[in-house]
Amino acid sequence: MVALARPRRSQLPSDELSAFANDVLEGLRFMPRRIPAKYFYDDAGSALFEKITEQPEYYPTRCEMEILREHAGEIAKLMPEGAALVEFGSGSNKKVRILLAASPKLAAYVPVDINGQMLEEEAAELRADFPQLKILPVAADICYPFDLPREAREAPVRVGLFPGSTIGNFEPHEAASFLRNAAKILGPNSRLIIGVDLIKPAEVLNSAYNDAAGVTAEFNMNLLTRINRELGANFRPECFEHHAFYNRERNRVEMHLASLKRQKVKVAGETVDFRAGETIHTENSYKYSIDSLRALARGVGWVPDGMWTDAQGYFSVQAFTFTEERLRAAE
Ligand code: AVJ
Repeated sequence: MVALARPRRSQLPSDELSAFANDVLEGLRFMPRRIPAKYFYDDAGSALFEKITEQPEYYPTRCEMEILREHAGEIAKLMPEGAALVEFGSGSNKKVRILLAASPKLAAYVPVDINGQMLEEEAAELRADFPQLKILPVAADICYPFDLPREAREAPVRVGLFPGSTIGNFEPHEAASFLRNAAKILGPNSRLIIGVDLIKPAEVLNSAYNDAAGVTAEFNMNLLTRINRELGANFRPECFEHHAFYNRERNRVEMHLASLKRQKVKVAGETVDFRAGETIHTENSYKYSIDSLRALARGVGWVPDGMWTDAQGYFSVQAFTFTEERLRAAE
């Protein structure tokens, strides 16, 4: 049961709050309705995502951890002495810990995340365990350009880390502009290590996004609770249903929230009319082949420089380098 929401103070600073309000209103006016997946990650959503990674059906995190553990030594070779490691969309620190432990000569670690609170908590834990390392968190939306801290800019090499198949949340053309942008942020002679989920049988994908315990459904639904709280809306989550399925033609898992009946919802002063069965598209999770990610990266100047998979071949970690000549050519 959800009380009719009265606008309560948001966790977000006012410019980010209005970006959230604008994106939600614009997405709800669009047909078919949609809301950007990055808004899943308030504190409750970040915690629910961590819980998803523990579900038996959700293989990506376990597979990526296996790859990092198995090949930490080789991956660490991509990070020379004095390098700065920049993690895009850092979230939990459990993956980067494996790489930090294998790269004692790293000068700085820059976690970048949209959830500022989680960022600080995870950074504090790492400072306790890696006292020699400079840990310089940046609270930013990785969809937009941001500045690196001076220590990272002045390091001889910057290595980007983009794990978790977060790149799969972007449309392919957005993924290409992210990769172009990452090259600009990291600067000349940089490297990028990307974790990406691979195309696989639909049954495996469908169960990964429809776990039996219902945690993914709860994660999807939390978006409505967040909108109620932060934007003064009156969504009734019990009147919506979690839909997730693999779209084979487009190599992506889609998540939607389907209205169980005809209903009106007020969002930031606007009324949204839902037909019975009408959906809000809340996430795409694109799956790649090793070659399709390589082609996308190569297209914006990143040269393939290493690739690892788990024993099942479900997930991949791929490395790329960006040379100074290519950076100049791209300007
Ligand atoms: C964090 C974006 C990689 O797409 O698998 C998990 C988010 N959504 N279950 C993914 C998610 C539903 C996850 N990423």
